[in-house]
Amino acid sequence: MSHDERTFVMVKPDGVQRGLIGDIVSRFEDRGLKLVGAKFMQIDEELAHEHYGEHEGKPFFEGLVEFITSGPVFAMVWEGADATRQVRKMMGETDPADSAPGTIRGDFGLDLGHNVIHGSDHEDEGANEREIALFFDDEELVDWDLDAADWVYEDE
Ligand code: D4T
Repeated sequence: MSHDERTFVMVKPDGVQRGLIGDIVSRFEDRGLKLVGAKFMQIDEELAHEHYGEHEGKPFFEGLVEFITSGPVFAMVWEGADATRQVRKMMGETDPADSAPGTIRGDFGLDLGHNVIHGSDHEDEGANEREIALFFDDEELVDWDLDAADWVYEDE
């Protein structure tokens, strides 16, 4: 399996306000994933509509846009083997109340509308590439060698 799959991940405004950026970054580092891009930023209405376009028209859409634009977010790109699916597993279920302890939402959240983190959907083909392109320019992503990869992967 290739070790260079990239996925988009974002600490949402509730996670930022609650001081969870460091904890969340640590979890992905500890897992052996490689950070290739990061940006502390404010999402505007236009980007929110683009990012959550698939939910336009749903009853929770306006609240979702209001929430995601309500304060800064921490956007990241993580790279590794099966990165998109592995990050989703680490995040837990969409609703923190259904998320197992040990997952990010299961450890840090209680409410569906404030579920701390976003990660590209591994079942939505190409979502990771689409979302990375929406939030990052190519030159904002860094190619580098993670020395620890020799120990994370048997066949690096
Ligand atoms: P995101 O996209 O935020 O990582 O969440 P998921 O991929 O796990 O789930 P999603 O796209 O179905 O939902 C997007 C976002 O909307 C909020 N939401 C969702 C909500 O407030 N009420 C709802 O009924 C649903 C389904 C939570 C996550």
